[in-house]
Order: sequence, then structure tokens, then C-alpha cells
Amino acid sequence: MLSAITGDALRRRFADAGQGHVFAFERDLDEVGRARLHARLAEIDLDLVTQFQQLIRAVPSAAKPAVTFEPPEVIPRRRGDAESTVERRARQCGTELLRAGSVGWLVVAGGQASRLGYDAPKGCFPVTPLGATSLFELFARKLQAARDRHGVAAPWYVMTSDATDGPTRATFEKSGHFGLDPSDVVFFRQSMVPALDDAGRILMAEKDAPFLAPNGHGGVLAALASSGALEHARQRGVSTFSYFQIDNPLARPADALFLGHHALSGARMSSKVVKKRSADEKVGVLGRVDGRLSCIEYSDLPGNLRDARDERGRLVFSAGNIAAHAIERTFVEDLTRGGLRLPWHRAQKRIACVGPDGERMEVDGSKFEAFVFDALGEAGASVVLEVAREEEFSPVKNKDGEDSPATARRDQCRLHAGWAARAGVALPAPLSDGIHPVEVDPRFAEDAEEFAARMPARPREIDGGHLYAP
Ligand code: UD2
Repeated sequence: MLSAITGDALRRRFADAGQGHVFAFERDLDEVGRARLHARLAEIDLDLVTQFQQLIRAVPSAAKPAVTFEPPEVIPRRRGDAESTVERRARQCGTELLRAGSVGWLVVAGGQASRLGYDAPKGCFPVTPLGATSLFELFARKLQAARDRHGVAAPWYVMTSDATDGPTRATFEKSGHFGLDPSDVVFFRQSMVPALDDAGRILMAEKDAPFLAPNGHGGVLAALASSGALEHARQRGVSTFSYFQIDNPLARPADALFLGHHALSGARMSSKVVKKRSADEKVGVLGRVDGRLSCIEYSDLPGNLRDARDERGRLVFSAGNIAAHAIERTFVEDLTRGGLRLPWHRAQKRIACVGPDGERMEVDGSKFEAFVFDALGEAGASVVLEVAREEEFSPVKNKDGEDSPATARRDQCRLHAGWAARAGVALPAPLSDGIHPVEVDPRFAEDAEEFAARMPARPREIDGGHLYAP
């Protein structure tokens, strides 16, 4: 009886919103299927669907009001070995934060690795060149290294989605949390939002299920709050989240310099950037849009600005976003207290769904995502720190070509072989691309100085390469 009432109420709500078609196959379903359909529909926020419809109907970009774009102020990267006083102070401040246990790690791992063509959560992908360690395990090792260095274990907040949650938890369970204390790893799930066709109708993935997709990495802020992870962080004494994406094996969440710059500036949300390789490299750039700090997606930056150069021939908009942020816990609390409103971004895609007659088909449709960097504009104070691409950024996004497993393995080898060369140790023979196959486990050394201090040491030989591990 209860389900009949719920069903009627639901049917009315969806019919009133012009979405009655979601019940089109209800008669084909058994009781379990109907209950499943109702449960899934009950979770859909129809006001949000109205917002999505407005985005679909929005005027094309040519008719949008003009906005101004300016490059941001960037703390440039140090060239050479000597540290400035400012850098020394920042590093010291960051180290103190890390030692006090005030920094929590926050990774977004809810994306589906569709471009990579990998059928499990991307965090399970074997990413290191010789040991074939997965992204999850690699970061667990980085966390252990940071724990040993600073004498305190950072809690690790791992955002999953409906698709990645089960397998991610199972992977951690099976491996004994990669040697971490399970109470230091907090999983929380982002929300899902419906995908629509070009007429603004909710698409059906199955007869008993609307098509739902993760709400973008911007979903991390609301999900931290609603899941209780934010409260967990408060109770653990975390003042700053070190945010990173699971797809970048070179990410350095325990970077004292960055955390120190962020803290000393009283910033609420800060970003690391790398110099864009060229005007047409397809990364978002940090910039000010109508005065507000933001990440400007490649396609949103007008061509003349994308190509603009200063008097020394350098790109004006060159601060490539690597999606590594320091975010104050109180900033997330403030943002989420009154109902967070990040803008929605529409991605037009071919979407596989159930057609009007119950047949499987593909249609032109839209998915909707919020982006975490849209919170930058709310932060007031922010630091943008330039870091070396070869040390901090080599994401795994595509099956082959740029930003693929091959380039990520190459870049890890190049970085680690550089440490070995600086320490004066013998390198293995180079591969056909001229790179020496060297891998350094983060628990062995986290940078060139630590590596040199560990010498002499014998690497393990794997396929003609050298793996340095504890
Ligand atoms: C993102 C940035 C881009 C640049 C690049 C760096 C956007 C729109 N663009 O590009 O500016 O910084 O990264 O690598 O963000 N994720 C979730 N839930 C979601 C969607 C994504 O957890 O609903 C995670 C995903 O698991 C991954 C990360 O966010 O770790 C990035 O997602 P992406 O691969 O879709 O981002 P991409 O390559 O469009």
C-alpha cells in the first residue's frame, strides 16, 4: 500500500514536471523492478532537472554577455637550487602543518575511466613502470612515506561514485588497506544526476532505471558535508584538505611548500599550475573572469587570448590547471552550510539508453557536472603556485597518445632516473625512447635529496630496469 501511494505521488510529480515518460515501462516490470524504479526516481531532484533544461535551451555562447579575462598572479617556480627566504618560511610553515596532523588528503576517484577504456575504478590501474603498482596503492605508499616523515598519519578522504564505490572499497579491503590503518581511510560517495535528451527529457538507462551520471568533481564539496566526512575531518583536527585527482601518479599531496604558501597567505582555496606546453595544449588555465579567480576551460578562452603573448614572447594565459588544490575545511563548511550552488556545466554526448518503444538505442543527450575549481571564485584569498610539470603532472586519461599509461610510465622513469643520475648511481640501459627504466617507491625516497641520502643502495632488477624500494 505504501509503495502504491509513493508510486502515485511520484507519478504526479514527474507528470507535473513533464517527465511522465519515465514510467512508460512500469507495466513490463515485476514488483521488484517497480520498487527499484520508484526508489531511483525518488532520488531525482526535479528542480535540478529544470536547471539542466535551462542550460540545454541557453543561448549559444556568441550571444552571452561579454566577460573580461585576465591572467592570475602566480608564484613562479624556483629555478636553481637556492631557496629564497619566502620559500624557506613557506616550507617550514607547511612542514609544521603536516607534523601537527592538520592536513587531510582528499582524492576524487568517482570518474569512470571511459576514455582509458579500463573497466575498473581508475585507482586500480597499474601505473608504475616496473612494479606495476596501482594508483591507489601508490598513493597509500606516499601517505605512509609522509606519515614516517612527519610522525603522524594523515586521514585520507576518498570520493567514489555509484560505479566506483563497491570495487574501490573491495580493493582496499582485499589488500589490507595497503598497510594503512583502516580508520585513516574514509570513503564517501558523490551524488548522481540524471542525463537528458536534447528535448530536456530524462533518459532511461534501463526500463527500471533513469540514466544517472556522477555530478562532477565539484560534487566533492557537498558530498564531504552530507556524508559526515567533513565532521570526521573536524574531529580529527584537519584544517586543510590537500585535494588531488586519482589519475595523476606524480601528484604530491604532502607538499610542504605549497601548503605553507597557502597557509601564510591566509588563503581558503589554492591551486598548483604548470606552464602550458603551447597555446593549443588542451588544459584549463587559471585566470580571472570578471575579476574572479577561476579555471577557464580550453574551449571557453577566446582564441586571441589563448594565443596572446607578452613582450618577451611568453603565453599570457599559461597557468595550466593540474587539479591540485589546498582547501580550508572551514571554507567547505561555509560553502555547504547554506546549500552550495556551484554552476552546472553541460557535456553533450551520445548516450546509450532505452528508446520510447523499449529498444536499446543511442541518442544525442547531455550530462551535467559541477567543477571543484568553480569554488575558487568564492575563496577570497587564493595562492596560485607554479610547479614543474616533470615533477608533478603526468595524468593517465587516454588509452594511447598523450596523457596515457605509456606517457605516465615514461615520465615516472624520467623523473626517477634523474634522481639516480644526480646521486651518481649507475643507470640501467636506456629503452628505445632514450629513457632509463628507473622506479623509486615513495617509501624509499620522495625527492632527489632523499634519494641521494639513501645511497648506497641496491635496486631490484626488473626487466632490465632498476626498482628502488624499502
Ligand atoms: C580535468 C580538468 C582540467 C585539468 C585536468 C588535469 C575539468 C573539467 N577539467 O580534466 O582543467 O585540470 O583535469 O588532469 O575538470 N571525477 C570524479 N567525479 C566526477 C568526475 C570526475 O571523481 O564526477 C574525478 C576523476 O576520477 C578524476 C578527476 O576527477 O580523478 C578528473 O576528471 P576528468 O578526467 O573527467 O577531468 P578532465 O580530464 O576532463
